[in-house]
Amino acid sequence: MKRALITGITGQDGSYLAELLLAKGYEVHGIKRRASSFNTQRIDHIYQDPHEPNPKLRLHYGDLTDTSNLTRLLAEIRPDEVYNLGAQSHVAVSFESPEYTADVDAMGTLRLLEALRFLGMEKSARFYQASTSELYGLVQEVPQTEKTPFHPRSPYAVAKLYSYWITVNYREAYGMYACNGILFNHESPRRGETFVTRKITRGLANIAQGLEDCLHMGNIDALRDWGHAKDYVRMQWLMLQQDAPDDFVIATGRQRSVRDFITMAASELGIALEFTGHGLEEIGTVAAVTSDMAPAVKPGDVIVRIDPRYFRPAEVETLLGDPSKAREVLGWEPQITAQQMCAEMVAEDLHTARRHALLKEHGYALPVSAQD
Ligand code: NDP
Ligand code: GDR
Repeated sequence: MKRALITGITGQDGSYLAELLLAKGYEVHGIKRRASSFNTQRIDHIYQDPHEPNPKLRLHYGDLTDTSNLTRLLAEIRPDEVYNLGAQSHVAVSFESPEYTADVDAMGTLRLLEALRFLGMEKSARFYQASTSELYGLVQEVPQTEKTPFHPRSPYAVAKLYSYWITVNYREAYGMYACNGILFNHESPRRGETFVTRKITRGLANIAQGLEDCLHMGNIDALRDWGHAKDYVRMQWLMLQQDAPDDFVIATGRQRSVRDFITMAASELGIALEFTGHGLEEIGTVAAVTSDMAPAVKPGDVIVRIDPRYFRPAEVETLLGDPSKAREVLGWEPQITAQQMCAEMVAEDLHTARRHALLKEHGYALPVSAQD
């Protein structure tokens, strides 16, 4: 039986990857951070009571900023495969907390690699690094491949650039089986609520049910290549099953704007949206409502506005990946389209919004999230 260690197991990808590895018969170990409230919602459904004999999923407290903790965990677990998914993963937040982002997203990777080497596991453990299309930043070539030069545009991307190269360096210097997955944006109903797709599906579902009035957005001209997280974690595993380590772009090869994603999500709710105006004055107005999923919305309502607070100091305007190498070498194809993914996200967020609307109707106060 293979043993895997996942950093970031409580995040979107960590939860799907843990499911995948458990289904393949792995013993899965995950690092979770200590928090003042529960932070394991995404993996509660696969949680196994540690009092049971031989649990296949085990969680350990830890942090990528804590060298001794990481070294001890690696020494105790002695994993065959390490998936480094843990990160301060929000690009906009990285401008607010650049030093912390560098500590986790750059130094955290070095800490893991160096601990593996220090413990003499550099030849026995395989290492996956969660690299990102954000490395391309100010793009030099369309579409982006494994050979496209990098130009990172945020403290997050600069930190991830370090991790990309230190992973390559440990492969070249010490013969480690270490790989970078250069993953383009991937989403799901488990996506963090402050990333743009989830903010849109959740916000529109709330608006449809009368829980919110308007979606306040940043740069809706931004173009992204969006895939489904389930498809992308399959690829993370595949990368560690080859004869030799390598780096791969994972993308769908199709691009849409944030504005298009809003329109697509709205139409899943039976709302036809019309965008008018330019720049900060652009608005999204309801042109028609064609279903009973959005009882709180009527034609003429303005439900999308632009708020400069969501603009970034430096923006990545356009990303489009070329996954040919992954297709040819690993036989990987994404199976879920952006439209199917959007429909799945809207359906789950609508389900939650309906529950909240029912509670509100019966006089129960709604929890108001402090996050945006
Ligand atoms: P999430 O933000 O959903 O998850 C990040 C995970 O990292 C969470 O489990 C989080 O814990 C954990 N984490 C954060 N800080 C630390 C720390 N200091 N020590 C240990 N763990 C920490 O990200 P995704 O699942 O979407 O992404 C997974 C990885 O892939 C990330 O590295 C991300 O940068 C990268 N990536 C993601 C892409 C995407 O489109 N999703 C595309 C390309 C790369 P907690 O739950 O406690 O916050
Ligand atoms: P990104 O994802 O920065 O690409 O990083 P995000 O969903 O945050 O933004 C995508 C694009 O949408 C624009 N945008 C907004 N973004 C957010 N979050 N909120 C808004 O209100 C909003 N309005 C417009 C952004 O400016 C951007 O252009 C994600 C993360 O998962 C990274 O960890 C990962 O490395 C990359 O994807 C690939």
